[in-house]
Amino acid sequence: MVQFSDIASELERQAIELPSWAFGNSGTRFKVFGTPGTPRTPEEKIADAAQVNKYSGLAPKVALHIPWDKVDDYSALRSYANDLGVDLGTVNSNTFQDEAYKFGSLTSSDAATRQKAIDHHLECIEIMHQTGSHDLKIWLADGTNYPGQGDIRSRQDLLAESLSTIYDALGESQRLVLEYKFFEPAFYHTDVPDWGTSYAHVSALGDRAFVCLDTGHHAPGTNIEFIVAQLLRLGKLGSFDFNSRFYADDDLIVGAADPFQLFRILFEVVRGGGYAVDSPVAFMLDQCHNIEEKIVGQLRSVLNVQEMTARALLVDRAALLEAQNANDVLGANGILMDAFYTDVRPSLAAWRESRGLPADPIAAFKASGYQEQIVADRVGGAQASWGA
Ligand code: PSV
Ligand code: MN
Ligand code: MN
Repeated sequence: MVQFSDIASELERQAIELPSWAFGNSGTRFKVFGTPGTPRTPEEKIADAAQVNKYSGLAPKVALHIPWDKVDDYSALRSYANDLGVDLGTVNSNTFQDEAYKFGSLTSSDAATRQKAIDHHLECIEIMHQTGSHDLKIWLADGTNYPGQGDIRSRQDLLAESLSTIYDALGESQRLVLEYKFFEPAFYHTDVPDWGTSYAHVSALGDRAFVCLDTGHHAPGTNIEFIVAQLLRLGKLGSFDFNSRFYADDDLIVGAADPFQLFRILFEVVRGGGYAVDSPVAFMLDQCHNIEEKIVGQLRSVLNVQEMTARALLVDRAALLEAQNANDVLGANGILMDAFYTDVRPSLAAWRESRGLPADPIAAFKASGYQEQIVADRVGGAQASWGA
């Protein structure tokens, strides 16, 4: 049996990047509900994200979304974040809200539209130089709604061409991560629908291009941990967008809908070296808190990832391998389930305290008065996104 004390030191290096947009108001296409105290500026989003790191010790970076987080001076934004104990992380591009991209962005059949989308990414790379960000994350809404509407094959060629122009503009230490999603907003075909398509493109681009796996972007029933295992095997898993879903791209709190799935994913991450000290895999959240309080929602999320990482680390891998090699079907399954069913919460609380963190980060944040203060200070907070 592996004990908590055997794995505690491995928890030290856990770092989960928070999405700036999780702190803004969001909703569905039916209604965006406002939450009192919602940030009005990128600085206020970063300040809220810093609270999550302050109480959990788990979230040292904040991912930006351009143009939602557009500011005049990104170096100043970086210093502002650093003063609050966090850094700026992945830069997310946005080619899904302009009229110009109605029929596609990087895949558009119109050269001027493609160039506009490419230029936006070049601007993101310029911002990355100022923020010190390593990753440019590309998620495209490109696709079609009706069979025959577009040439699905030539769009792949255009995409490859556009991506290669963007990739060539990256700095030496910068990476491109390409996110896939099986549908929405396009309903017939999506230009980067699955890990295979993303893998084909990033492999053609080069060593600094990777796949981004958003846990909410698969058809129901998809074995996501298998995709994780495969991408790690191929050396092309660049990052995770964690969230959970019951139906589609729900963007709910990670580990809320299916804790067992999160465990299985994290076990494959650990098993495949994705949690190793030198791992290239970035852990991020991509969530929206439509009806719950946002800072507490993000705290719950990082704690869920930490709890499941601890359980994944607790799997007795030597015993598992032995059982697998002996074709001991239920024995092997039992070893995995033993770790999953281990309640690590008391051990984690004690471990946090031993490191000067609150045993219960959510309770400590609630007692701090920060939420009441921002409710009093901020009026008319910003909307995060269109709600996807
Ligand atoms: C849209 O599905 C999406 O949720 C993608 O997952 C992106 O990562 C995110 O928006 C931000 O652009
Ligand atoms: Mn995502
Ligand atoms: Mn999504």
